Formats: sequence, structure tokens, C-alpha cells
Amino acid sequence: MANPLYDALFAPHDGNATPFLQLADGSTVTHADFLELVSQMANALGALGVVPGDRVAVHIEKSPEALALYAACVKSGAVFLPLNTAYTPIELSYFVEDSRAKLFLCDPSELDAVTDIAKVTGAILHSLGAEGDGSFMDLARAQPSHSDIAERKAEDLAALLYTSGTTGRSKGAMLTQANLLSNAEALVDAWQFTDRDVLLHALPIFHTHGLFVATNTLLLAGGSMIFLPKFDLDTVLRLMPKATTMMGVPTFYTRLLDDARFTADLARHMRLFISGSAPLLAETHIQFEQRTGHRILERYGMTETNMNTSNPYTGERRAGTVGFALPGVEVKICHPETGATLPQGEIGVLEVRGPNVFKGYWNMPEKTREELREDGFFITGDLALIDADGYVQIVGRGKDLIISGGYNIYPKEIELLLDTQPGVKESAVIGAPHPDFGESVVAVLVPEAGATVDLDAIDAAVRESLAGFKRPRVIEVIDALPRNTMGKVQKNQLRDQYAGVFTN
Ligand code: MLC
Ligand code: AMP
Repeated sequence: MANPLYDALFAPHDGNATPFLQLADGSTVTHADFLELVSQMANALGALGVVPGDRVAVHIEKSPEALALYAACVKSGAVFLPLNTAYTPIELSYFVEDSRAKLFLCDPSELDAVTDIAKVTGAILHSLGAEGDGSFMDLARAQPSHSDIAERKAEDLAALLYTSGTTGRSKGAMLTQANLLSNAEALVDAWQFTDRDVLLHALPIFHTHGLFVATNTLLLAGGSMIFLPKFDLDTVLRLMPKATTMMGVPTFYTRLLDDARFTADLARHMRLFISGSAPLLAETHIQFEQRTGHRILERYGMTETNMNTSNPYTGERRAGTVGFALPGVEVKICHPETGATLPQGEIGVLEVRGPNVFKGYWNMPEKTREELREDGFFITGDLALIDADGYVQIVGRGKDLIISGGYNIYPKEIELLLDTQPGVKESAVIGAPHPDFGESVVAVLVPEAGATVDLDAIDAAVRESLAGFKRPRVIEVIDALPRNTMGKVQKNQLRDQYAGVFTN
């Protein structure tokens, strides 16, 4: 029997009393403890009738149990589908329905709110709480602590991760065992992870960054993680002296720099700080080096592709760049319309090919054809250039996307909601520079003739429908949206106009 991902990441640690997760309260979960729970959970999945290929949708808080569930899905061949904990029931219903999830695991506190979703979609509903509570945990604890490893092939799906789209409709990126494993192998090598590493893990585990880049890499290397529920500055500062590495979004680094307790001495034991998911300002890179002597290593990736490029571990880590293609990964800069490869130094759309690139979008063959070329190159939608020394620079986005604190927000989704609010004729949503989140959301509304818009009612409607990080922090009412002669809304003009709303 073979299951490449389980065999490489988890099986080697079976029975080992070595530390895997160190928790904020000082307790430790060993590899052996963790894998025993994984077996029990895999048996619980089996008891619920989950078979290889079934989707398991999870909307649960970060905890060792939540991570064990990911491993249990890999072990039993189920497709892990993690969902942002900030999503509202309205958002969740789409994912559970679209994925046709067999099992939907939610937090015990939201059982009532999501019962209807399970009823309508036919998903089995269970709960799993951050304290190891919930009905799924009760079921798992009653199971034997050994389970079979389901047979899987390299091209079988391991995870389905939804990413929003420019049309406002989220797309499920199908990630195979080989996608995840090849990337973990590349990263262990590129960043020189070993079993002596202790990763300070304060990222969420429902996205590529915290789940695959951090966890898979550490599992493959045999290291351990200081596993925190979220990025809490005091806790991160308290525990950093025990860590050797940290992975974070740029907001982690700006928050650390804003605190005088963050010193070179505090970072003395660290060998590597890695940043990604959003652009790290060159200014942050420089300040960080001045404060700590460490040069942050910036890398670039996507849900659909895992990690594509990285600054070098031993060579020059260049501020404002995302380094070179990882081994086995090809990147090229292409003309946005023709797709032709552009000469070195020119700005175009970055395309990527390699074992890291996903299989396509779940049940969306047309979208897949639009973005994934027949020759295997994926059109990222990011605008980039390759400098004279071969470093890739991400210079902008061809897609209408806002990245706030590392979370992607597609304006279309918010505009669709705003346009249906009473008194609103039309809307445009843009990102503006934000000192903490890098970018944050601004909505511009045009009222219907003679109508007044009730901004409080709009705010309430947004809170009910959308995750908090998508909520416009500023709403402006204007007479008309700027349009070009073709009638297209000039978002660049709006971005210029509102560039200072969060910073002035
Ligand atoms: C939380 N809030 C945000 C936010 N996160 N608002 C805007 N942008 C964000 N990113 C809001 C909440 O809605 C709430 O507002 C208030 O802030 C407090 O919530 P919180 O959860 O206590 O916030 P905080 O702990 O400060 O979280 C900020 C953060 C977090 C930056 C630590 O967002 C985070 O961990 N981001 C990491 C995202 C990530 O992992 N991305 C990887 C994607 S993978 P209110 O008003 O509702 O109370 C990917 C591929 C790749 O992109 O290359 O890696
Ligand atoms: P997601 O769809 O959530 O996986 O987000 C992927 C997007 O995040 C990419 O397409 C980029 O736009 C952006 N991104 C990730 N890493 C970086 C980086 N280091 N610099 C700039 N943008 C980044």
C-alpha cells in the first residue's frame, strides 16, 4: 500500500516520543501522541462513511486537534477542505454545497447557525472545538489507536482550497499529493530545515501558508513547532527565544518592528525569518535588518501553486524581490494578451509551471482552461519582471485583488453585495495602503437619484454576509464613478484619490 504524502510526512514519526507541537501553556504534543490521535480520527472518519476522495469541509479553530484532522484526512484518503474561521454562515453554505462535502466539521459554538447548511447539502455535521471538545472528538476518542493507511496515488487529490475570483465566485483549487509533497521537499532543501528546527507558528492553518508551507515543511524535516492559536504579539515576543525560525505575513513583521521589546537579543536564537503572501515593503526589510541583523527571506506563492520562488538562503536576499524559481519550478514573464514570453527586464504576467502547480479548479473546466495552459503553465495574474541578476520582482497585479494582512479580498464580491443595498445605484471597491494590513478596503458608493444611503444599514448587511476582514473600513458616497470613454470604471483614479485614507 502506498500513500506518498502520508508516507513522507507522517509515517516516519510514528511512535516517536519526540516533540512535535509546543503549546502556549508550555505543554508538548509528541509525534507519537499526535499520530495516535490521527489514527483515532481516521477511524472516526471511516465510521462516518468517509471514503477516499470524499471532501471533508472544516470550519474550526486552530488547535493540535485541527492539525491532526488534516493528517487524518491524508491517512484515510479524504480531501481536506479548510475554511477561513472568519467566514459567515452565508459564505460557508457556498463552499459546503459547491464541494459536495461528505462531512462538515464546525466549531461547537456555531452548530445551530450551520445546521441548515448541512440539511440542504446533505453533509454529515459534526463539531470539533479548540479545547479538543465536540462530537467528532467524542467519536474519535472511542476509536482504536491504529488505523490503515489508505492507498493513494501521487496525482490523487489531497486538498481542496477555495480562492476567490474576479467574478465574485470562489474557485476550489484541486491540490494533489504530489503538489504538496514536491513543494515541501523543495522548501526543506531551499531553506535548510532540519530536525533541530523549532518554527514559531502563529499563522492560521486554513491557508497554504500556515498549513502547507509551514506544517508540511516542518513535518518533512522532522522539526517541531511552537503552535500558537493566532498572532498575539505578547505571546510571540515571549516565545521567540525558544524558536529557530518564523514564517509570517508582512503584518507580523511590521507589528514586531512597532514594538520596542523586539530587539536583536530577542531574535538571537533565530536562524531564519521568512515572509510571504503579500508584498514586504523594502522599508520593512531594511528596518528589520537594522534592528536584528537578520535579512528577512521573502518568497512568493499562491493557493493554486504552493511556493514558486524564493530568495536564496545563502546568497543575497534582495529587498523588494521574491528571488528565484524554486528547483523544479519554471517561471516566465509573458505578454498579457498574446502570452508570448517577453524579453528580460520587461513587465508582464508571471506564468509558472512545475510539480507544484495544481490540477485545476473543482468542477470549473472553463476557468481551468482560462488560467492553466495546455503546456502546464499557470497564468498567475501577477505582474512581474525578472531583473538583470535573475531576481523576480512582483510589481503589481493584473487581477482586481486586495491583499489585507495576507488575506485575499476580491472587490467584486463586495460590490455585488453593495449594489443590492437600498438606495445604492452602483459601487466600486478598491484597496488603499494601510499601515498595519498593507492594504485595506475602501468602498465608493453612488446613490440612486434622490435617494440617501443608510451607511449603518449597509455596514450591518456587510457584517451579516461577509467575513470581517472584507468589510470596507471606509465608505465614501460620491455623485458618479470615474469612467473611461468605453464606460469602464477607472479604479486607478479612485485608488489615487483615496490613497491616503488610512495613512494621513
Ligand atoms: C483580522 N482582521 C482583519 C484581518 N485580520 N482585517 C483586515 N485584514 C486582516 N487580515 C479584523 C477582524 O475582522 C476584526 O475586525 C479585527 O481585525 C480583529 O480580529 P483578529 O483576528 O483579532 O485580528 P488579528 O489577530 O489582528 O489578525 C491580523 C493578522 C491575521 C494579520 C494577524 O489576519 C493573520 O494571521 N493573517 C494571516 C493571513 C494568512 O495566513 N495568509 C496566507 C494566505 S496563503 P472586526 O471589526 O470584525 O472586529 C497565500 C499564499 C502564499 O496567500 O503565498 O502564502
Ligand atoms: P492566494 O490566492 O491567497 O494564495 O494569494 C496569492 C497571491 O498573493 C499571489 O497571486 C500574489 O498576488 C500574492 N503574493 C504572495 N506572496 C507574495 C509576495 N511575496 N509578494 C507579493 N505578492 C505576493
